[in-house]
Amino acid sequence: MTQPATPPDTGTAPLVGIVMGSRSDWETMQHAAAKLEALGVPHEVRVVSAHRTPDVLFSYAASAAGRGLRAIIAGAGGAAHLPGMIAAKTAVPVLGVPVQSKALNGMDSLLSIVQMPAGIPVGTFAIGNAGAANAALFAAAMLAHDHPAIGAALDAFRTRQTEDVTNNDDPRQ
Ligand code: RP5
Repeated sequence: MTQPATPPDTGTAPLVGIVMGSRSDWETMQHAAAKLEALGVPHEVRVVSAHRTPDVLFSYAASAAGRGLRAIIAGAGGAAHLPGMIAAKTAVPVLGVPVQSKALNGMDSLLSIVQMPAGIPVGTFAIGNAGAANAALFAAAMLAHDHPAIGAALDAFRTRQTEDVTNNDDPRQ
């Protein structure tokens, strides 16, 4: 297996915000943070709850563009209002990650996030870890044009991923 590349230096001001409705979502959302870290994307991580800390949600969303955020990855489970509510308060693109809930395995989270009425979009990803990872990769792709080092890191990641498959293509070994 090939070694991961050294992340490029893209500065320190966060370009991506990762928010989640509860600390319990970190088990899922850490996969978004890990991908951004590996690609050298400056990011911040916060717990912001739509129903427990609505005022924090409003100020986070309202300040996002001015603080330089170019994408917000929002993960929540159950009646997952967080991504849609953040999207309602900022023009910064919101990438929603449905966290796998105990009661309904994340179908509730998925439908709550994906079924936005026309007018306020939320880009919605797969339930759970894959969705968190892909939201980060998508955010990196959004940034790649203006931040060539991030684009190069993303290209290198995809090349390594391809090589990992082609160099290990016999499943018996
Ligand atoms: C949502 O409720 C959170 O996003 C989390 O997925 C779910 C459960 O939260 P906790 O009860 O674990 O804090 O708001």
